[in-house]
Amino acid sequence: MKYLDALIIGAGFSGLYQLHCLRDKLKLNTLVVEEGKDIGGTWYWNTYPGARCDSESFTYGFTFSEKIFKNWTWKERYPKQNVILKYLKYFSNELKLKKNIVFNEKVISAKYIEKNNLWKVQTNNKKKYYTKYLICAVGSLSSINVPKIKGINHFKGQLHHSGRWPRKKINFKNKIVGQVGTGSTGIQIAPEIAKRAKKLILFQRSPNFSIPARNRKLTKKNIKNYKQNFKKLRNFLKRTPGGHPFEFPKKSAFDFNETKRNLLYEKSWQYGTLSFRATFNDIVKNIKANQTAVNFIKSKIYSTVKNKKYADILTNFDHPFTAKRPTLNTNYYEMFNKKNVELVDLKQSPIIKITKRGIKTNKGEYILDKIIFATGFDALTGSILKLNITGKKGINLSKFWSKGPKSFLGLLVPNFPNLFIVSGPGSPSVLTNVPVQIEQHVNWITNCIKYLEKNRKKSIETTNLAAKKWQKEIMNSVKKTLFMKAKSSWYKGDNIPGKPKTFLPYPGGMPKYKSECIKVEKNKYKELKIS
Ligand code: NA7
Repeated sequence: MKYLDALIIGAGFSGLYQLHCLRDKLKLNTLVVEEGKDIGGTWYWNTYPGARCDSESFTYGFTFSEKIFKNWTWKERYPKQNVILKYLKYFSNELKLKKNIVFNEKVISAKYIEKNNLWKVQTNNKKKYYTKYLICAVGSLSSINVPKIKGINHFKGQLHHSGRWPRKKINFKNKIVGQVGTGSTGIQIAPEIAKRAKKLILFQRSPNFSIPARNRKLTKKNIKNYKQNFKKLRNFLKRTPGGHPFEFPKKSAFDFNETKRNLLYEKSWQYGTLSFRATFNDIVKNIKANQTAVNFIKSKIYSTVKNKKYADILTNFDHPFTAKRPTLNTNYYEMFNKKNVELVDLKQSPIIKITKRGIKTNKGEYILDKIIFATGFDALTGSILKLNITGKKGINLSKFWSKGPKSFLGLLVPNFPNLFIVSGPGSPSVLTNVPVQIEQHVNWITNCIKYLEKNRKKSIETTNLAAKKWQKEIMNSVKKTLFMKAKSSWYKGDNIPGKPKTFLPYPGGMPKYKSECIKVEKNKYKELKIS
């Protein structure tokens, strides 16, 4: 049994920075409990071939310390999974974080003990911790979604999910591989497998929009430039809606005739990055402007993919561009010109079951050596609810969120005193370049705890009213976007059967969100219950 001031669950970006803030700035007795064997969170688990971040490397890290920022050098435009892990190890070594982290311990329950104002946290290896503050830093995309397809346990070959990729290298040589899922992950894995396997059969349910990443090595000049402009870059990232290094222009898609508009799209297409959506100011909010982007992307797919049937399947979009997470790719569309790649349209021929030998759709059985599920996550709420958290009066979080997550700013939950969530539902989280949002969240939590400690307060809790108002703000903000026009998306919880359907992240942009957070801090948390 161990008594702590603060216990943080998860040793990814958020857990590591939160540990530094609470231990080193507030001098609290703090411990991180991590399920994995090492630090990294999302980047510890997602080791699949082609795993790479979609944010530009020099923006994908911490900016609170100029020294830490400048002593690390990103060498490619987008960082690979193992490079991000190296970065986090560098970060952890600089701040000597590992000594306050326990690994291979999975939190199985957390219960608030009212009379002692303590959280009792239990782990799978029977350890018990008591802590005043409990911080969930478990990541938004950590709880994997393995679809419940009939016969899944009968398959005799190897079956893997991208989010729990085995440490041991998988041999694809001379193998026939079936891949289910064509989101950000699937679009990264497929071209890598197509390079190595005898055959790749890609099972697509819905097509996704994908922009060429145009990854490249950073030149010495690029590196010098981003380091020299550290302060400017930091301020810029904090000013933009998504924490990315681009702004939306003033011009609408309709300020130009079709020829000029397509020239501008072409320029963005050649440039790469997630900034394609900011070619014009109205792509993400006006359906007609959005359609011009859709038409451009379709024309690119048709001019790349030689097999007309495949091009039709890849362009049969059921949502506006950006209504689901837009993806970046390296040779994804080009891959369909390879002889060893086959595309199966699950809209036309859905999967009936998984057999001993492979995948059976209503058009026949595909014999496979391996199946890869790139089928995503129980996003935002999944990893938090798995912790089995019980608050005041025995209220269980799963039950309290049974109709969808209720929180204030995504940070605090009614009935759960001194429980903080980093980048959870109700915060901009997955709609941003996540480390930028994490830094803002962790700073807010740290300041809040500092206030409580300085004023000798026992606990902080949000009211139901404040949480309700925040939920309303989320729903009002989403109306100004095209997100709800996606028939099915994990932003709305559609990908998990039985999950409540509600828009999960905060869609109003980082600057607005941050100003709300600052307001609460400046008001000395008056709208919250402090005792
Ligand atoms: P996503 O974006 O949720 O993509 C999952 C993919 O798997 C998507 O193409 C789904 O099709 C497909 N899927 C899910 N379940 C099934 C079943 N049962 N049958 C067939 N196809 C299925 O997850 P990712 O891992 O790619 O990306 C998640 C985030 O991680 C990403 O945004 C980055 O931030 C990092 P659907 O579109 O639902 O028809």
